[in-house]
Amino acid sequence: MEYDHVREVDPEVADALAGELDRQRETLAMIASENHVSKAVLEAQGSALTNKYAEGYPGERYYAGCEYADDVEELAIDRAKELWGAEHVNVQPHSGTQANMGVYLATLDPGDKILSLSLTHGGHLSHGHPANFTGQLFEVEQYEVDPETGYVDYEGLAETAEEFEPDMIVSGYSAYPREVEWERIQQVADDVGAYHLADIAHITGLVAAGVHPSPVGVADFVTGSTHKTIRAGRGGIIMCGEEHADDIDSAVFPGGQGGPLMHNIAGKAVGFKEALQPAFGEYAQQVVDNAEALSDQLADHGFSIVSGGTDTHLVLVDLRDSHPETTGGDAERALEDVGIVLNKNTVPGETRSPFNPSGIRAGTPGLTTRGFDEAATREVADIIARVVEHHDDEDVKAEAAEDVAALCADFPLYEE
Ligand code: DSN
Repeated sequence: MEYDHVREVDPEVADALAGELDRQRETLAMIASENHVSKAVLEAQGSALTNKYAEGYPGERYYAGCEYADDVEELAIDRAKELWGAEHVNVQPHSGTQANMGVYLATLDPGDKILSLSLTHGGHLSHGHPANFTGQLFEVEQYEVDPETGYVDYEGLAETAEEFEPDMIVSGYSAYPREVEWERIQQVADDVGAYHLADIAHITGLVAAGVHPSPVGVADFVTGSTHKTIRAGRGGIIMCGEEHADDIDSAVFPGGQGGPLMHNIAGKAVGFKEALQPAFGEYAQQVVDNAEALSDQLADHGFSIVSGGTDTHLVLVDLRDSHPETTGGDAERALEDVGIVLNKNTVPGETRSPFNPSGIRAGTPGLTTRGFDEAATREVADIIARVVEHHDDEDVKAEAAEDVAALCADFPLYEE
């Protein structure tokens, strides 16, 4: 990956691309939504399919010359069906948010009602935040996690649903470390006559590998992104029963998008093939085992872990008990200085602002792709603890940076 052709045309962009590659190699990606795709997926995404317009669906395109686009999209769809067991799959959404938009367009009218988890409790912008089109087009009510346990307050959700009478209940989250009880939420949706959209963006890989229960066949609609734990080409996906297939397909195109990003769909197809291999099941289990090791080790260092642990790929740390003077922003910046890249995050019962909240969110998909096991992940937890505790101490940070560099060398990424 020398970027020779780019360098010849545009050295500035070549420098940025090479810089980003080195950044990924020399730091630990612990943003829970990030991962490192294979060179095969990178190559597919960088292919000549980026040049092709293919509005429509395989066999029914609006332009000529789509035979290879059809092959790629059919492969992506077939593999997704096998991975998640869905009756109908649309692989064209450009992102997880576009996938959610496809479902809303297929099922709701402006002014209809959405009930979703609040963003500060682990939800997502595209589930009804006022700054997002969902908050602007629809009437939104939110449920929360129980402030004591950190688990979704299923009873509160049911009570709110009865009062609010939503048209759509959204489950599936961005900063929630526990297994989701899909059937329980579906029951609430059935009771109030609402659709249920399960957004598994973060846990697509865990669900495909069977290390998290699946909402496919339970919820009316399942959406996801394809580049997080599933580690395929970048973008979104929608899954549903055959009865919703036509509505979903027309909502994605021509409803909400134009030409599909065929190079990304090629990346999805290749990543899905990789995820169908037995090694992917081992990877997904290791992601969860590493997250548990991270959580336990941070707890041993005195950190307060939201919900007391994790069942997934991520850990949410509330800094207020252990480090009342340290914000999530302080921790994020100090950790970035030493090469650990994670994000500040709101926590349930947040008392600061979303721009400088009280928590940090850390995920293990990227580390696990590099080959980290529990022992190596516990070493990372030790470094995180040291750096957060002494986030203003340059000597501590210099030593931590050396430890991170050693781990990156021990678990190399994108070797030539
Ligand atoms: N940006 C993603 C995340 O970090 O959770 C969600 O879109």
